[in-house]
Amino acid sequence: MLDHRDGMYFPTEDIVRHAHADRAKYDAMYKQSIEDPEGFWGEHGKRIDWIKPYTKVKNTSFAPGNIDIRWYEDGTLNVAANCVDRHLATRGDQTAIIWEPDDPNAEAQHISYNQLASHVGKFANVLKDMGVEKGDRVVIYLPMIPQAAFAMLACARIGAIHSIVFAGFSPDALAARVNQCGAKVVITADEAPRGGRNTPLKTNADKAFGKVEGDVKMLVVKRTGGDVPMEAGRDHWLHEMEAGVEDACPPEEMGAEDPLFILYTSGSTGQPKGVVHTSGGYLVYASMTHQYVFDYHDGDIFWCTADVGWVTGHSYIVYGPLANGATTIMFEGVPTYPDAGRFWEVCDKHKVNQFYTAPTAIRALMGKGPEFVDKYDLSSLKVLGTVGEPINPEAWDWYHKHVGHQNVPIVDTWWQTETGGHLLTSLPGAIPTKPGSATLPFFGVQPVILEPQTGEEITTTEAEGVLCIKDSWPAQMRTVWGDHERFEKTYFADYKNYYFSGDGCRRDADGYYWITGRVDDVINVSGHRMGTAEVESALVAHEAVAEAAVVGYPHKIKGQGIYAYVTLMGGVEPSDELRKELETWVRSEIGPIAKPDLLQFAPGLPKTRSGKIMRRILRKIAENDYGALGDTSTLAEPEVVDDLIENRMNRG
Ligand code: 6R9
Repeated sequence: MLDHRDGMYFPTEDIVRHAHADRAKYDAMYKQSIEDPEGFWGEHGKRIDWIKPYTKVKNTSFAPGNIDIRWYEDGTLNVAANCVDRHLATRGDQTAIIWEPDDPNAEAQHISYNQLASHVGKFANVLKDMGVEKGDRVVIYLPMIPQAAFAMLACARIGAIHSIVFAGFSPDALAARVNQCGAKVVITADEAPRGGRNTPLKTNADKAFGKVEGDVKMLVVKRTGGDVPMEAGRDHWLHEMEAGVEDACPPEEMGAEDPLFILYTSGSTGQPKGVVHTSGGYLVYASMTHQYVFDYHDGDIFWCTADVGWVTGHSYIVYGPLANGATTIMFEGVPTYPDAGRFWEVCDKHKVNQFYTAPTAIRALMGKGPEFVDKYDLSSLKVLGTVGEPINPEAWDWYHKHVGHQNVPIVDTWWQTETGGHLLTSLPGAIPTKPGSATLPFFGVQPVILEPQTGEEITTTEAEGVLCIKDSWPAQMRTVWGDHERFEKTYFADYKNYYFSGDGCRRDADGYYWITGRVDDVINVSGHRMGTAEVESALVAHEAVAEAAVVGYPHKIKGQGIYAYVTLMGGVEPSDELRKELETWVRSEIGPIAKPDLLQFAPGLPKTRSGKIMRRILRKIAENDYGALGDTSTLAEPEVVDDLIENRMNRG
């Protein structure tokens, strides 16, 4: 049992003894990483294989007008060779990927490193046959099937840049991303089974292609065998393309700073931005965090329940684990199908050692009762992890008691699409935890808390403000695809010489960090980022809508829900049908995760005399906390607020 005192949970002696790092080692390594980043990262960069070793380690600038981030810049490598080839001599027959299908009665697949090598090589040769060359972009729109990992690694092998679009995104969202990155090929599947239902992925992709510009090809994986039309000349079946193709495909020699992938993520303004990650620093950091944060040891079975459509799936299903020669689980299904015991059934069945999921999933399962978890043997678990949003104490306790049986350290990992890997996190054998805190920085990470208005660094141990990072770490994003200015504007303009995370944060007397949530107009719905501006622009694209304002509100399962205020065009009457229609509209414009949970028709929105929507008021009403609206004297029409309160949708 973990020792619990003074609000902290301490690892047992046994855990400490077996861990890659105990407290003394963490302290020493952290100190070196800050005092001598060149020496530290020069040394740890060697954990991966380089074709041409680097001589320069760090060359980074956060200076206004010159945001320039390079790590290991003169080294060359191939990321796929690091994730596959270099393990073949020592662990060719070891399982690299365990694929657990949606249907619990279908058999799991165990794919060895040898088999992975041949799948990736073939896939890479197919892409080449389709005309994909080094530097070209490939969009991956796939469910959680092994081919998603093969496709990522095949791109990496030939130096193509992949951009995964989550399979839950709509045709319009897919088309926008394909166009924005100028992809040559889109990889999809006939259908995507999830929770017992099939999503018509190929049909979605076909719809998207109505808006896709240029000569783009489609490569289709047969998953269900469902009947899908193929357009001659444009669409190709993977299995047909692979027939007769060689397994061997020599890895392309890539510069450390050549892009590995683009991943679109929501921001507070405008359209999603293409976060660019490069090869060398990213892989070093993904593999190192995977090893230390999850205390991964050879032979362990690692399971991250994320989807490869999110950054968590990139770094901790594919790149980190495979670079470390791990066995990683890919799960096609959902936590509640066929029932709320699925996660634990899979943990039991595959003897999972490290389990990594999101608070929203824990809350959803917690609500179904302990009987779904208590009947499984979870004694193989050594480390539990959470990511995506702050974890509330009830969910933490439940995870600790029912999943970890009070024996298993929980690592709460704070990071972002932009950071490539964990920045704030505990380490199982080194850093005692406090439920709800992401604890301390990983090696090389210098968090600072700034006073939001002045941008002054708060240097006292106890502090509250906005979370920034003082200096670069190897997996930091390098730019926004095609828009370096936007990169600088988004992350380096508000607070000069720092990377601005967009999160609020508190540091307690022990120096522990507590994330308090986004300080910008980004909502965190079930651990997924949604820009309020994105949902608003989807709403106003509907002919009945004059204006829309979207805010987040506390939601029991999702963490935050989406609350939309909509004013209608003159002559259009509000109705339940219209409300449904608008919800469906947003689903089809962006995807199911963007559907407003609550939608209120409003005669007007509270605005200042200069026409600025007062979101603070909208947030309060959405939270059902309208008693304390604060100063409303600057409103142009104070009476609209009364109507908003009277017809508020959240009365919980
Ligand atoms: C990895 C990932 C990033 C945003 C981030 C923050 C929130 C992530 C968290 C957390 C509290 C944690 N977030 N991990 N908040 N505690 N352990 O989630 O990336 O989708 O880009 O979201 O998620 O608000 O800024 P991404």
